[in-house]
Amino acid sequence: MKVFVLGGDGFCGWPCAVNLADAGHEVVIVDNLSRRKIDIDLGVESLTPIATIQDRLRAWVQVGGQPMRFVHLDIARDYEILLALLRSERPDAVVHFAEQRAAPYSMKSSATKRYTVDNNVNGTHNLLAAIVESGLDIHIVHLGTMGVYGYGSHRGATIPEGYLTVEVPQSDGSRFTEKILHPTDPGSVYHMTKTLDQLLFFYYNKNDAIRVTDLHQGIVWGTNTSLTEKDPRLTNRFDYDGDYGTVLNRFLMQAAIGYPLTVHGTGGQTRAFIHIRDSVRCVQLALENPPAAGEKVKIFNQMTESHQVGELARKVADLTGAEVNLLPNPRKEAIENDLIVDNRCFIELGLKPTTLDDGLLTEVVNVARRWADRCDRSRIPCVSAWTTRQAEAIKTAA
Ligand code: NAD
Ligand code: USQ
Repeated sequence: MKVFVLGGDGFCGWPCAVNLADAGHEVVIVDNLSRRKIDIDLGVESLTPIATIQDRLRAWVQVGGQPMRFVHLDIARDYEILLALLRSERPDAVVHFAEQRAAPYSMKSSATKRYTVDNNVNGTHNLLAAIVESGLDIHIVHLGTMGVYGYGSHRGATIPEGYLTVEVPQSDGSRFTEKILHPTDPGSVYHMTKTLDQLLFFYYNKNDAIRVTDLHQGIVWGTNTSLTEKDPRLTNRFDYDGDYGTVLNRFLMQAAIGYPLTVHGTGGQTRAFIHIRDSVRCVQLALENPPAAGEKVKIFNQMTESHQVGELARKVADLTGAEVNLLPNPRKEAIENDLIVDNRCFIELGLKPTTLDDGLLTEVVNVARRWADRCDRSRIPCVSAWTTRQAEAIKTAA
């Protein structure tokens, strides 16, 4: 099928695009390269050296891959061009990765809060409005987040795949049951934009019967897939800085350079994880198993295991001998939370997860140690604070 990969130059999007091309799909990458520009603005670089998008595409063909095309386009701003592109190319599906995805970056200042909301909400809405205006039947596969459910207490309940069955008491004492979108509880401005995306999908699916699969993805770890390992110019990005680095990849890189692992608070926060190889596989499964015409938004929990942050740090420390450092938490988040997640949809579609136990050491040796000399240690601390209270606590501890 013909697939647009919006945000196909990013960390999750690039390996997904090459995987879809490898599976025989016709891939068009659409990206405004804003992520590369944010690196320049912040003065940081991916730990792994990444080639330009043009070099990536050339290298992909040189290793025998089916050619992919690239369109430089801002989906949040260039509505008319996006619409014209949909009309001329008539894709069967669009995989939508094109959002500002870092919670700490979204909390840095009022400017980054506003940018994150403008970019993410407009981008998703433009895509939906353009599909309706084009009159085409295009399946959207969107990368959402587990964070829409929130990380407060779920009182031991299992988080369902998007919809919760509730009982509503009536004034006459009777009750009826209903399936509703699971209530949202975002933990940052970034996560809030994903809860808004969810509502946009709900509405356009109800009003215009747009077919949508929303993947509530956990924290992605790892770097490469077997395809991005084929040539150094295909290498995926590895973010380690305080804004864009995510917790497990940061711990792996910190262990590789002998930097004490930066656990926020007590480390009691529980989060969901998935390896990049599984993330790529899940997107393909979602794409190849679309909702039927008229079906409501399909929601999958795209994660394979849950761990407490402190427990992860101890695991990495046991493997590598790294020290663990408990730091004041720059985020306003629960000290501890439970997280039991239903992820049956992907397992039933045949996903065979890469577990932490299979992959951690390989990642430390092959990626983090290999590129350790590219790390700027001064960019490791997380300095974006959720409120002035957290900002003061970080300053006092520094
Ligand atoms: P990323 O920042 O590496 O990639 C996003 C890509 O989208 C970048 O190449 C960027 O240039 C592009 N982009 C952003 N705004 C755009 C716009 N307006 N028009 C065109 N292109 C635009 O992020 P990622 O880690 O690859 O995440 C991709 C998606 O997956 C995001 O929506 C994110 O919320 C979701 N996700 C990521 C993770 C994770 O751990 N990385 C976990 C769960 C969900
Ligand atoms: N944390 C540490 N030490 C660090 C970095 C983070 O203890 O050095 C803690 C944070 O305080 C938080 C947890 O680790 O409690 C996760 O932080 P993270 O930066 O790894 O992940 P998060 O901000 O939630 O965002 C990432 C992606 C985002 C995606 C989300 C999935 O950047 O795009 O949506 O993971 S989820 O967490 O399931 O919502």
